[in-house]
This record gives sequence, C-alpha cells and structure tokens, in this order.
Amino acid sequence: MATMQLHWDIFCRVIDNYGDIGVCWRLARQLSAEHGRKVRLWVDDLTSLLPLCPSVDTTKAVQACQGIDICLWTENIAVDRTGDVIVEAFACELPPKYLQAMAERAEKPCWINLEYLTAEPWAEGCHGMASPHPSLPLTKYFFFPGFSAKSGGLLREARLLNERDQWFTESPAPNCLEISLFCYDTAPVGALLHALGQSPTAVTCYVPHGKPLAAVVAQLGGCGPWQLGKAHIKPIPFMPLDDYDRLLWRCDINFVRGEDSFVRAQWAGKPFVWQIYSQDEEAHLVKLDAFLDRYCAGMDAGQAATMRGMFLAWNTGNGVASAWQDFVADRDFFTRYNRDWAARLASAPDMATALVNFCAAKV
Ligand code: TRH
Repeated sequence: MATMQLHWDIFCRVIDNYGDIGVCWRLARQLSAEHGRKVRLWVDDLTSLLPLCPSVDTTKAVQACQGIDICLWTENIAVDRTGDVIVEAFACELPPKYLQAMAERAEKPCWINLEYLTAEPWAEGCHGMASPHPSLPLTKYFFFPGFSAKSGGLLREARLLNERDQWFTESPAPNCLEISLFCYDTAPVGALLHALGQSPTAVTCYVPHGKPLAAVVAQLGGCGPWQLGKAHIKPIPFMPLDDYDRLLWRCDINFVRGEDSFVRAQWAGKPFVWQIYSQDEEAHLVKLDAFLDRYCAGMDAGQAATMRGMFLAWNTGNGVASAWQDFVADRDFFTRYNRDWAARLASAPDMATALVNFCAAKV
C-alpha cells in the first residue's frame, strides 16, 4: 500500500488581484483541516494574502497560520526538504534548486501543475496528463479543476453546504433586493448603476473596497454611500474569506469575477453574474461561452437567453439595462435553478479530495 503523502508544498506566484492566492490558500486550508496533511504555502506576495486572512503577519518570512506554514517565496529560498506532493499553482515555475532537490529524492515526489478553472471540453482531455521533465527524473501532472466528473472538480469544504443551509434557516429574509458587486474596474458599472437607479423597488448594493469601489467612485464621485432613486449603494470593507461566503449567501444576486469568487457564488446557490478575467484576443469570451453551455443546459430557451444575455452584457458592456431587467424578472427561477446546480456540482468529489486521491494513485 502507498504511504500517506503527508508533506505538501504549494507554490503560488501572485500575478494580480486575489484569485491566485485565494485558490492556493483555500486548498492549503482544506488539505490541512480535512485531510490531515502538513502544508507549506510558498507565496511571493504576502500582502495579497492579508485581506483574505487578516491574521497573516506580512513582516514574517515564515509563520504558522490556521495549521499551515506560510513561507515567503523569494529568489533564494533555502531548501531544507521537499514535499511528498508539490503543487505548482498556475504554472508558476518551481525554483531550480527545489526542483533539483526533488530529483535527488530516492522516492520521487508527486508533482502537480494546478491549472486555472475552465469549462472548455479540451481541459477534460488534458486533466491528469503526464509531462516528463526533459532532463531530470521527474514527471509533472496537469490537474484541471472543472465542472464534470472527468475533471478535477471544484474547491468545496466538507462543511460548506451544511453551513450555508443552516445560515439560510436562521437568517431573516431581507426587506429589499440585496446585491453584492465584486468586479474589475473595466465592468460596465455606470450602466448597472443607472439600471439600479430605475428600480421600482428598494435595492441595496454592497460594493467591496478595491477595484469594484473604484469603478463606482469613477461613476458617482465622492466616497459614498450613494442613493440613486430607490437604490442604496453601500461601500463595504474587503472581508476575510469565510465572511465573504456569508455575504454571498445573504445577497439575492451576486456579481463575481475571476475564479474563486465565481465558484463560491455557485455554492451560494443564488443568482450570480460573472465577470471573467480578460485575456488577449478576447480568448476569455470562448471560456465564458463554454461555461454558459454547461450551466444553461437545464434551462428552457427563454431562460437560457436571459442568462446568456446578462453574462454577455456584463462582459462586453453592451445592452446592460435591458439584460438586467430580464434577469431580475426571472430571479426566482434562477434562485431555484442555482440551488439545484450547486447540489448537482456537489455530487462530484471536491477538488482537494480529488487531488489527494489523484496523487495517491501516482506513487
Ligand atoms: O481577484 P480575482 O480577479 O482573481 C484572479 C486573478 O486576477 C488571477 O490572476 C486570475 O488569473 C484569476 O482571477 C482568474 O478574482 P477571484 O478569483 O474571485 O479571487 C478573489 C478572492 O477574494 C476570492 O478568493 C474571494 C476573495 N474575497 C474575499 O475573501 N473577501 C471579499 O470581500 C471579496 C470581495 C473577495
């Protein structure tokens, strides 16, 4: 029987924003808390982790936090030992010295390249593919998160949906339409604010600090809160990771972006609108379409057109006002649909479990 792969090293280079570290931190926490693994998280930018995990001390190169050893990844890290499993997040390229140490181990470690989430069908074909190192006796495996059993699944803590349901049971229904707005500063925020200002009923829109608030300030000036007709637009602080889940559960409609908040909105089981991370030559629109193909498959033609219309409007800036009207009108249906969608996704193994099992099978 294979020995337990106890020690895991996760390497994360922060490209921008919070998604790279958000995914790695969430994975590290789950491997430690649910799978009993000893995890070191190597990250090159501690300040990006701080808003998600306020107990991090950005002045410390090494520290323990929530059972994880967090290490600042600098050019010259000392390699005392390597993990039994090494997760190279998003092709961040391991330090050459570390790679050498991996190759020198008698029992070779399991080396994973964790890829970005995409619903595109080709990713299922590439999931688990092996790539031998050109000169060292090491093999790297490509691990693709995704929406089907043929992929590596989605990050989901074991307790998440029960906690969510408990929260739904205990929390009073809001007395107005509540929206959270997490987006890039390129989103057509002006058109959305205008549409909210026309709402016949009361709306509260929560806007986290950072790019979303900057986008709103660029439209409305000042520092808020703002009142537009019956819509109250309210700045809120950027919250620690688990508090953000509760905001998603609370709101009737969530605007999310990137990767991790996009997944969390799906677990919330509420209607959501996704701003995808923009790529050159509009490659992201293909990715967006691939997600919509899967996600809308259980809707009738009219509902699917409404959903597609809203996602496209939000990502292209065209036709936001009418897309929003249609979307809000179908909100009850989308709430029911998303609750089922989350349940369906949750019937597959979560990504951390899938990764543990995948690695165990490779030794
Ligand atoms: O921040 P993002 O846009 O991140 C990324 C990066 O840009 C990355 O380079 C890119 O490749 C990727 O998107 C696709 O969006 P994301 O992935 O949703 O990450 C945001 C994280 O911040 C997520 O873990 C949720 C968390 N969060 C909080 O913890 N508190 C908050 O208040 C909010 C608004 C978010």
